[in-house]
Amino acid sequence: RDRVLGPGAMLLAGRARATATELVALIEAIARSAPFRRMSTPGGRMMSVAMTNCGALGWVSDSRGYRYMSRDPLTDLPWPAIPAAFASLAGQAAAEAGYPDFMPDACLINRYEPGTRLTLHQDRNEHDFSQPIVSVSLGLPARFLWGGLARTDPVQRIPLDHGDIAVWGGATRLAHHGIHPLAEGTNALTGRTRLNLTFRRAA
Ligand code: MD3
Ligand code: FE
Repeated sequence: RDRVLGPGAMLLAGRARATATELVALIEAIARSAPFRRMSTPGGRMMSVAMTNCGALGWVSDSRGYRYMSRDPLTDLPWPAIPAAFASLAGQAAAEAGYPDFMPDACLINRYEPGTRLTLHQDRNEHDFSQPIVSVSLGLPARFLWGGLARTDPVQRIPLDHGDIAVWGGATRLAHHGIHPLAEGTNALTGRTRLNLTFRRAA
């Protein structure tokens, strides 16, 4: 099921399955020091996705805007470090997709339950759009919405299943994308939950 999704983008199907148990345990450990929380958009809406981060920089949203911060605003502590198992998985996936020098400094961790959605958006708070984003999906399956550079471009629906890794670079790096409201279900490892890691070079 590996396939090229578009110019610079590749799906590595099931590539995180072998390490999924360890990845979920590491996410749980991160969340003990940097808890999952629902953030507010600059427009004052509460996001339905619960988020936390690891790495030198973490993505945050509040009434002042979207940005990367070196400390967790909830605790004022630095974000937990990116675990070695995360870094090697992301590095291998990026290299397979043609980005041999990917050195992420930020990892956003998203948590979904049935009904949770992520509306169509672009990831453009990073400095260098020549660097890809690597995403790892764990737990319940999702329908990924993948559009174009313009918000009104047609949208494709791509299933993202437990263990799937996708690398988004090149001409797809600034594509609009989102997640359709999660369907009800149970996963053996995560229960009624989907977890998504996105590795980024923010600075
Ligand atoms: C395509 N996360 O955290 S991952 C995000 O499943 C985000 O939680 C989604 O969008 C999730 O910003 C989707 C796949 C993904 C991530 C970043 C992309 C696809 C992308 C950036 C550009 C194009
Ligand atoms: Fe995104």
